[in-house]
Amino acid sequence: MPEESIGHIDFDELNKKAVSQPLIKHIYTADPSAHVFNGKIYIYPSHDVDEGEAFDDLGSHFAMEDYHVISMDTPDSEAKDNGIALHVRDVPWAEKQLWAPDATEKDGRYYLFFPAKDYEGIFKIGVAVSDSPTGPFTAQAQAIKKSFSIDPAVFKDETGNYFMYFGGIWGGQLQRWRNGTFNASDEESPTAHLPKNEEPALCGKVAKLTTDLLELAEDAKDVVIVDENGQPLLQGDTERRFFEASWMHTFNGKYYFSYSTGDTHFICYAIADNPYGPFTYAGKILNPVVGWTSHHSIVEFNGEWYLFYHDSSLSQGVTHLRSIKVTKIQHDEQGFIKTIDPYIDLKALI
Ligand code: FUB
Repeated sequence: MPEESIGHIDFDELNKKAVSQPLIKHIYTADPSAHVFNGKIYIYPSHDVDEGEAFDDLGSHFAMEDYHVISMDTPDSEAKDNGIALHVRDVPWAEKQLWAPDATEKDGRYYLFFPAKDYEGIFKIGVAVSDSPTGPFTAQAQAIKKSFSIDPAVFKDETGNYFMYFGGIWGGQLQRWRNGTFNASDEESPTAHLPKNEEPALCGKVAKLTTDLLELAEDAKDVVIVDENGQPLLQGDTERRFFEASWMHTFNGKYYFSYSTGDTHFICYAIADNPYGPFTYAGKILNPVVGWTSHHSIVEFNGEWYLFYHDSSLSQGVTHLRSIKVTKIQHDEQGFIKTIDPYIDLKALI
């Protein structure tokens, strides 16, 4: 739920009503990208810190500097912090704001994909490589060519192709790339450069990766989400349109693209027959959590499906101090995901 509506909540009571508890409490973590490598769960989250930056709609208060990889033997076991996997000072092209990362594996090597602002204040996406899923990772000297915006999510299809989904509006700068180059106008409002409410919504992006996973093999394409009539969702359809936090998983041969609606705080999803779409809107996966942002991943472990997500309950609602969590997800007979309420009987607390 948005932060502005929770000022009078008793957080001790709220935490008792939460469907899950923070996986780790000694540091703040967010944006959990979970994967199963060699039978074990590895989570690649943002590492939230308070650098004293003021809250603004461009996300300046998300001033993260490094990544820690969290591992778990099973979704119920203790989560282990494996220490610093990559620090911004070791990324030659990046100045600040290490936002939501993801990772993948190929031929026994591990690739960490991450967004950061370069020295001109422009978000790009970088890649760093390790022989271990927990790092330390060595960053490439330059950002991925033709990359832009934030929130990379890397998906391997059954034929061995790797795709990167990415993008985020407002502070994620996606709206500044509408003409193929960065719109450097002075207009700093998060909603400047966006389509009008009655126009098709700005889309997340997808591009196949090169076989060495270090570059894009093609120009990024739009991840178009259409409604039940086959019409693209509109920018003003804020409870359904894409904002940030792309994720891709497959279920029963279909491609499920999930994402955050940002300023309306839902995790939603849409389904297609192929990794490029178009995707048909299918519903909500997660109702709003405590804190402004919502960001997730979906992974199968031992035949069960899990949603990794975050909220700001441990920090008592501080937007940029979040904690990663996990809960089970269920599909119905048609393959639709049942919407999760992150807190049981929340209305009784408000
Ligand atoms: O963690 C910083 C940003 O907040 C992420 O990149 C977004 O997805 C949102 O969770």
